[in-house]
Amino acid sequence: MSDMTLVIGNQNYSSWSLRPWLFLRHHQMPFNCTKVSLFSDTMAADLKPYFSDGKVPVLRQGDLEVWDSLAILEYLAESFPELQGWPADRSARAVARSVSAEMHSSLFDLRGELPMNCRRRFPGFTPTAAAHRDIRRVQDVWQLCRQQYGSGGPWLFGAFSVADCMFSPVVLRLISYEVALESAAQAYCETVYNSAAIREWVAAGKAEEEVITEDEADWPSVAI
Ligand SMILES: N[C@@H](CCC(=O)N[C@@H](CS)C(=O)NCC(=O)O)C(=O)O
Repeated sequence: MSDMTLVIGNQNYSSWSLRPWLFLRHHQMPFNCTKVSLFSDTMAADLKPYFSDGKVPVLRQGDLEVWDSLAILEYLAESFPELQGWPADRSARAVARSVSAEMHSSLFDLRGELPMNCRRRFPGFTPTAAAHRDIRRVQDVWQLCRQQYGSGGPWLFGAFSVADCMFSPVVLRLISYEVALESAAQAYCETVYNSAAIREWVAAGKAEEEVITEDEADWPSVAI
């Protein structure tokens, strides 16, 4: 039995929760997972034991609570150095941290217009110019990572890293909204989407029945 508990939200919608969950699951690390139904009647009570200001994800280990997806990933990378959460090379690591921080603090139009929704597809979806710019930026970021640092494997920095966890919700968004991508970005999306842990996450999201109206894009969609 693990002493780590990760508190997550609905797997269909909770993009922030996916990030640390993916790191642990991809590496087949033992952990307990507690799921909270976001914006439900029980959410406030479910999250009351935690200091995280009513938000998920939260990681608890013994008396320690770590909140915020990127902070949790940093903690996991430090706790399990053998998993090489960040690239070993200092320059690659600096760039991996840059793109992860950018994902965390920017790309608001992409995030706002294309909310993560694992169980639906949005045929013909047309992003606004602002979201389109974010999609362009994501592809440029991925191209830089893959071209300069990715020769050792199919992930952004070759081997699987925190940066892949940070961008995994974007991959799910681009797939759900059927965004046309350059071939390198498309190949990267396929790497992420076909990975065992992501398949497991998507299957769990599809099995959920809660509908969060505010997280449903205003565009006709079909179930997958
Ligand atoms: N910056 C935080 C954001 C966490 C966050 O906003 N989580 C959403 C779920 S995906 C949440 O808990 N929302 C509930 C609320 O805002 O009341 C992180 O990276 O963990």
